[in-house]
Amino acid sequence: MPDAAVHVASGKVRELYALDDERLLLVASDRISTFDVILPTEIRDKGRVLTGLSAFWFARTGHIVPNHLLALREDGRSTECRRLEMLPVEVVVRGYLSGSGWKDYRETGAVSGHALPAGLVESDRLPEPIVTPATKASSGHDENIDAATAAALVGAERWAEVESVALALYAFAAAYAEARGIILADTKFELGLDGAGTLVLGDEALTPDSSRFWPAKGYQPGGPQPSYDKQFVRDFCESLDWDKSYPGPEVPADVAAGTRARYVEAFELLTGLAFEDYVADPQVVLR
Ligand code: Q0T
Repeated sequence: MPDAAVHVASGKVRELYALDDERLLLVASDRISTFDVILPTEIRDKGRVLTGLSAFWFARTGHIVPNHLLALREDGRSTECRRLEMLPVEVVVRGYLSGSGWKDYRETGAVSGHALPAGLVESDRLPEPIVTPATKASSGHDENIDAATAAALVGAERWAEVESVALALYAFAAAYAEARGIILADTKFELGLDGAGTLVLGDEALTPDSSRFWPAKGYQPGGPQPSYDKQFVRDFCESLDWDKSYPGPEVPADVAAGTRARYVEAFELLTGLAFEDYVADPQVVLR
């Protein structure tokens, strides 16, 4: 990080610095969270995988919506980006019924105001992708809201634009991933406005941390699907009698190595690039 960078925010696994009035530096660590707890064991290169994948998608979706990416740094984990006025809404697109979407459907037959056919099972593909907005609640947990609430937060016209952009991004990435053997079950976008009031995609996008990636091979609706990247860690944690509160357990070296291999595999399958080529020169994802 440059000497003049001022720390402005911490996420669970990322740090945000101000470079100047117009630019931020987003730095992705190798920390991993499971069951909402940051584990004491890092997954080597995880931050590079997420940074590289996000930049890969930014470089390929500019025809759908402009994004905040300005440059990738040599360390492969730091993204220089335009400073935006972020919208106070997280935009989740779901193509499959999982997580809180499945829970809401089971309880009410609907997800975020979208009435769905009866008889769907967990992990089913939806008739068509839906947008399910959320806000960051004071608890730190995301809270699902309906489209009317989202429209009230950002304005009806802006919300319509956000929904259409989010659905187009999902359709593009899901088709791309499906052709490479990965199901993009759902994904979360964060968007903002630039100084001219133009809608811009920010944050990280279409990474395993912001999305559910499932291996297409073995996909079987009717229960939860193994997560592409975190399943080893989750299975290990479930094998303990840990109550999912802090501090989380140290992860054994073989579980950490297997997890790293899955992150790297997701990167390589999706980008078609060798991860070691990315580490040698992060700019490869931008070409
Ligand atoms: C943001 C203005 O990344 C975040 O916190 C973890 C460190 C969330 N966050 C993002 C912003 C961005 C981005 N990305 C941007 N381009 N402009 N703010 C603020 N918080």
